[in-house]
Amino acid sequence: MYAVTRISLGAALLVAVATAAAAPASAQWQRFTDQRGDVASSIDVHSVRVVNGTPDVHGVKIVVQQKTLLAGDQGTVWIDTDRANPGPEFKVDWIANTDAFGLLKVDTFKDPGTIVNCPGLRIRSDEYAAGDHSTIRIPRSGLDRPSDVRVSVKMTRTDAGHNRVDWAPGTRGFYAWVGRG
Ligand SMILES: [Ca+2]
Ligand SMILES: [Ca+2]
Repeated sequence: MYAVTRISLGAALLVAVATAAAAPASAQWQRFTDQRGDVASSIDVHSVRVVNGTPDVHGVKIVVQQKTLLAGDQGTVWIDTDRANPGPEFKVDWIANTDAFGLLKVDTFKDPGTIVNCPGLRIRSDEYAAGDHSTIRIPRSGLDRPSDVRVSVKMTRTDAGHNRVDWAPGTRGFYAWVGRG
């Protein structure tokens, strides 16, 4: 296990989430889809939105939309920031309505990682908020000021003793690169 500094989701919930409804699709703003129904569980991921720096969103914002967000759902987003170094460079782990494990530097998908001090990190994952999505906002400084980024998402939940998992877009797979705005 890895030693991490837990941050309060309660504090994160106080941060307003910027709306991106009017933002045009562009290189620095991409909404990717994941198959619906590929896992028979509330954690079924439907889409992943990645914003890589816009006038309204300074930093990197990731929104994971799922079928039904429930307290206890576990999420992980891996972030690839360096094309020259195979695999992800960072990840963010959280549990809806419970805890977040902050931003971690990793070498691989299986690397438990080491904590990165990132005071501006905000994670919002609340069963009682509208929308069934989790929102992660990461200051660019926490990610070593990347240019393009791409992400891989894994949601997990234990239903009646069965471990349900949905990777988006697939197991240890990444969506396309999103250019910096
Ligand atoms: Ca899915
Ligand atoms: Ca990489």
